[in-house]
Formats: sequence, structure tokens, C-alpha cells
Amino acid sequence: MIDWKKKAVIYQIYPKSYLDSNNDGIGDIEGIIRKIPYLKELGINTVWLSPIYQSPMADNGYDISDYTKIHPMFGSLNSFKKLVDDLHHNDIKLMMDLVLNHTSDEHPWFIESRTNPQGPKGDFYIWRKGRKNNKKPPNNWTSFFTGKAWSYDSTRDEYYLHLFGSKQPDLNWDNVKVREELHKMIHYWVTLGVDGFRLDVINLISKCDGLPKGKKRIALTGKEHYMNGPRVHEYIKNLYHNVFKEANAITVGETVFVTPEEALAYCNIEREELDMVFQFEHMNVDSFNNKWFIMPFRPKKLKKILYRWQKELYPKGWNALYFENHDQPRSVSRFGNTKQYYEKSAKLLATILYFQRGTPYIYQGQEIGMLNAQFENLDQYRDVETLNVYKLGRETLHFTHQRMMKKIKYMSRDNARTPMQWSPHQYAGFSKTAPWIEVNSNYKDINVKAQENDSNSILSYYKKIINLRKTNVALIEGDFIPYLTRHKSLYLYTRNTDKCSVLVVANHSVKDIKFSLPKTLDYNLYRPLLANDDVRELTQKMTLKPYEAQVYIAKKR
Ligand code: TEU
Ligand code: CA
Repeated sequence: MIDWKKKAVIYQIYPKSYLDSNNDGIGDIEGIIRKIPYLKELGINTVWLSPIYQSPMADNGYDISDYTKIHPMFGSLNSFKKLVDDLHHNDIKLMMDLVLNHTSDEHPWFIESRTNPQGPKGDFYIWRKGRKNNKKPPNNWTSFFTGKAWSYDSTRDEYYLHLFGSKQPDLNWDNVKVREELHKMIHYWVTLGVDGFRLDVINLISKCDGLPKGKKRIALTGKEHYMNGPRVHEYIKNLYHNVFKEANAITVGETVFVTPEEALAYCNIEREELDMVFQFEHMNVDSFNNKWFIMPFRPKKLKKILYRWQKELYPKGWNALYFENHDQPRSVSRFGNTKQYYEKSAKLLATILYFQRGTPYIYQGQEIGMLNAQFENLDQYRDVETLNVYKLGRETLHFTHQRMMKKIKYMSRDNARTPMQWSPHQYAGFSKTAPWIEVNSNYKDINVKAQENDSNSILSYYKKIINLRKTNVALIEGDFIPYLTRHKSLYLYTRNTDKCSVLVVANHSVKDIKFSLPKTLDYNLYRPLLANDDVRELTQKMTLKPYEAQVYIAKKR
């Protein structure tokens, strides 16, 4: 990976919920432009923008009906060009979201494919006759959003495959014309100045020949026939050689449920595919088998997973460091302590994650410690997955309303999609009208305004980390060495180059932790660099208070 890519600190914007500039209740491109000074001050140097393309918004833009148009509610091509220019003037790069596994069912390709099976787009999607005289879907695969992965289309008298919602038909990547169209489209965004891409569910694009019947599971029956499928690496290598390489684009693949070994197959520098991938193992730390079967969170398990990924991807791969995105609950609600140690735990989480080896990703609002939505009623939720899951739980599994609401309150993707909290004013300064999804009721306490001039705020802490991430060689290039790995809730690790060493100690629990520094570490060499508590010198024996995190630095001669 080239140098500038290693220094990237990436901030994800979910445009619908960032800032509404024209007061229609929906965030937009002009809103993002207005917040560039904020981004600059925060210190990030790359923005990943969730989809802003033309879309019926069945899945908030992850259902694209025209890859080359901007959705009018977000702005126009001109506002987009202005965004690119303004970001670049501020030395901020732009990564776009590429949704290549599927389109919207309202995409002209799909309409043509439905209505003209013999025409040039007839084979652009995955169409099959059903079983049992066309009465049952072609196979037993199920969708990520619950229910069958097939829908019947009466015009064509066939079923089409959709691994996500029924309005998100999967493209047929085995058709070379599909690949060519997509390459052309990506090239178009490169010519507009886009610097990189996040590739939505990219490890699902290649399906096994014959679409065989899947092994029955609680969820995702059929997954063994399309996860990291037979031709996926061929397709990604093509993307790399046809578009990403020449553009020198920074790329991250969203690869659901990959093992470290599978991840390396995508991001090993020698393979010329992707710069890094989003793995999901640490996002499954508090569930069993399926995200809706929730289990208590255990810090030890999280630490073990994070350390494993650090080890396994070294030195040929590269991690994408994230705790949040638009699909996940808020990390402080999930892994922190919102009751007694809200601020400290928010800062602790940032410390344990972002000092690791890899590229930091910060999701909008994470930098001010935004929390889960706290919605009490189903009608406050907007997300298609959440609504589908509720229905399945009630109608098929016969779970009580209370039981389903409890799951949703914890795990719903809407937890992360409430409007960005800018100020204590009405609608949190996001808009002057009621937004498309309610603002979190805690906005008077948790907002940018309250934190920006407070040097002890979560926001100020994030600024310090971001700055270190861009400038400190050990954090950019260094290796990762963990210590006392079997401890339940103590993080102790170093990042090292020939010139410099950074040491992190952190207590991910509500109890004091006493520990002795391993003999191989010389505490005399280290000086305090950052702390979420009173600054203390590193000593041979230490006691860390609840959620305390300390970072030290040693310069080598
Ligand atoms: O998400 C893919 C994905 O597998 C999950 O993260 C998903 O959000 C859900 O939790 C499955 O239970 C990507 C996008 O990030 C997501 O927003 C889209 O809805 C999805 O792909 C389809 O494009
Ligand atoms: Ca708007």
C-alpha cells in the first residue's frame, strides 16, 4: 500500500442524517459542504460517503436505480462537483460507496431484463424457473433481510435472486457485459475526481454454478454457495487492473463473515485486489449465530478477536479499524458503560481500537459519543431490515412484541442512523423541520456544540487521536505486540518501529486492575502521550482505575 493510504483517517458520512441544508428533513450534499470546516478541525483526511445515487430508497440508497445520477433530495451533479472541489481544497479525499452486488428493481437494466428476456439485458440478473411447476422458488436460499432470497416476477414468469431486499435484485456477474458496464460506471466517478471506494458486500458477487440447494440454517441458508464464491477473486482483480490501479484509488471491501485467511486473500498486497476489508468477527461478539440472538458482551472476547486480526493480517495484509458504521449499534451503548463511565468508556474504546495497526474509520457522531436511538415504539423505526425482522419474529417465530422490541432496541441499524447532533437547539441543529427519523432524545446533553470548546470532551480526545494517527510513524508503520493477552479486560500492547515505540494500557472494566509490566518492557523509556484520566508516568507496577486508558511513547536512538 502506498504511503498516503497508510496515513488515511477515514470519516464515514451517512448523508441522510448528517446535515439538512434546505430544511426538508433530509440531510444533503450542501449540508456536508457546510461542515467541511468541522471535518478539517476534526483532522480526518478522507471521507467515505454512503450512497447518494438515484434510488427509490428502499434501503436508504443501497438500492441504486441510476449509478451515474445524484438523488435530487441530496443535490445535483453540480453540488457533488462542488463537494469534491471543496474537500480537495481542504486536503480531504473522497471515497464513494459502490453497490455492485445488486441494483434497485427500478433500475432500467432490471426493467428491461424483466420485460425483454431475450434482449441484451435479459441475462443481467439471476433469473430462474421455480421448482414444483414454478410454484416454489428455484432453491432454498434465504435473504439477509429475512425470508426467501427469491421473488416471483409475473411478466417474465420467473424468479429473480435477491440476497437482500426484494427491491434489490442481484446482478449476474458471470455476464461479462455486466462487469463492463460496472467498470465504465466506476471510471466515470474516477474522472469526476473521486479518490477511492468502499465496495458493498463485495465477497458475495460470485455465485456457485447451478445455484445448489443450501444447508439449512437459522439464517442465510445458501451462504456457502455465494460467500467468497468461485470467481470472486477474478472479478476483483479485474476491477483492480481496469480501474483502481490507474486511478491509484484507495479501496476497502465490505466482506461479510470472512475469516482472517479469507480476508488476506482480498487484501494481501501481493495479490493486487483491495487495500483492506471490513471483517465482521468483532461485530458478532455479542450475538450467537445470528445478529438477532443477542448475548451479553464480554470484553475478553472482543480483545481476543481484535488481537487475532492484528496478528493474522501482519505483515502482508492491512486492517480496517472500526467499531461503528450505519449498520451497527453505537459502540458506547454496546461495549461501553453509559451509566457510570460514559465519557471515560467512550474514550477508552477509541484508545483500544485506533492505536492498532490499520486504517481508522470513524462513523459520524462516534466522535461525540452518540448513543443508541432509545426508540420505544416500532413506528419510530425506518430500516427495512428492522421492520422485516419484527414481522418474522412475530408472525413466524411467535415471539412477543416485548421480546422483539428488546432485540430491536439493542441491535437495529437505526441506532446509528438518527440525525447527527450538532447543537442543543431543536432537532439538534440538524434541520429546522422534523427529520425523516427522530433525533435521539439525549441531544441537549450530547452534541458538537457542547464539546467543541471543552478540552476534556470526547470530541477533543478524538481530535488528539486523529492527529497522532496521521503523524506518528509507529502508529502508521509499526508492528503490533500484545502482552498479558489472557487477562480478561486489560489491554496492553505496543506499536514499534526502529525509531519509536507507542505503548497502550487500558482497563475495559468497572474494577481496578493491578498489573506488573512484563520485564521485556522498560518503563523508564516511556513518557506519557495521551490519557483519558489524570496523566501518570509508566511504572513497573500499576493500578488502572475503571475504564482508564493511558498511552506512552518511547523514542529510540
Ligand atoms: O451491508 C451488508 C450486511 O451484511 C450487513 O451489515 C447488513 O447491514 C445487515 O446487518 C445484515 O443483517 C451492506 C450495507 O452496509 C447495508 O447498509 C446494506 O443494507 C446492504 O449491504 C445491502 O446493500
Ligand atoms: Ca435536505
